[in-house]
Amino acid sequence: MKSFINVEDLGPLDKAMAEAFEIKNDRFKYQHLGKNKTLMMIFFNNSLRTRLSTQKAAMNLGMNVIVLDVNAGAWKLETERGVIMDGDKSEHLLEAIPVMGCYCDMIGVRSFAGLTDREYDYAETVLQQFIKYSGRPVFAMETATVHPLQAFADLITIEEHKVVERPKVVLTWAPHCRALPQAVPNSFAQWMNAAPDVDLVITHPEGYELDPKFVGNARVEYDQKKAFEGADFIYAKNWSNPGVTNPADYGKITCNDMSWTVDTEHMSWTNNGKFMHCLPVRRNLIVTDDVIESPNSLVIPEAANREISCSVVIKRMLENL
Ligand code: AN0
Ligand code: CP
Repeated sequence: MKSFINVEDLGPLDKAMAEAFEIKNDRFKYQHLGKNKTLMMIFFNNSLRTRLSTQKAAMNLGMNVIVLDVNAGAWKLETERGVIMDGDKSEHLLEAIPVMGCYCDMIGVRSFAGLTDREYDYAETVLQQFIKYSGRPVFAMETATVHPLQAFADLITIEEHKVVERPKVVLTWAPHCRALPQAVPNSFAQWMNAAPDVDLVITHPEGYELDPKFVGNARVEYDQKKAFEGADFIYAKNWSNPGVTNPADYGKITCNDMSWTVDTEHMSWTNNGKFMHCLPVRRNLIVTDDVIESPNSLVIPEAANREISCSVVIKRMLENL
């Protein structure tokens, strides 16, 4: 595997899932694969889970790890070509990327959407430059439009906790005080659509339609209560306006309806549904204390599975070096 962005990059999902459970049973089984190999993790944005779980996965596979926080100590990077660089940015990504590639065997990139230029974000401009100029396999650690390591971990978590063969999984928008990217819901929808045994329903206020390429065949239900009825899993997430219905709204907060916050009443509409969120989560905006602390909350097992999803991805890349 040379890059990891979309669910298709993993090949047959059943095989990837089997590999995930194999690694979960013995996370050091492939320890020999990464000997004398170096992973470089590059963060343009903050992280807790991705940083720790990716480093842990790489260590389980015997790799060395270098972490670079671009905004804390590196030269400020220009990302646009053609700019006269007389501002505060000392180095261009087009030199920085091949340089980074010299010091490692594999690269993980976190680079969030800017949320001002939809075309730029949805072209995955920064990630594509890493793929093109680093000479190394590259995986997304949440980029402008996708967060595949999270969605893979979520699928593993659903597989572990489902009590019916084909669970009803509901992706619900919830309110937030800051404009957040669409990467998590995009990838979640993409992965749930690819999973053969998931009945996916997406619910959000009108105007918050996700990009059709991620919605796929999922059912969209604007009535949150109807969507929740009979659900086995509730996956909550805020996202800013994707600009699908109205391009001028891209990246903006056009709804802050607090009736969408997931509380115990919302959960009572479900089929004893489990609560999921990728974290970090702002309590009592997205979800109430009671719901996130309830026995049906899976937020910690989900985070734990990030080590597993990442192990599968790094293993595949090591096997292909
Ligand atoms: C990020 C987001 O919504 O994409 C990261 C989630 C994993 N969240 C925040 O910036 C709070
Ligand atoms: N879920 C997730 O990716 O968390 P971090 O932003 O802390 O890495």
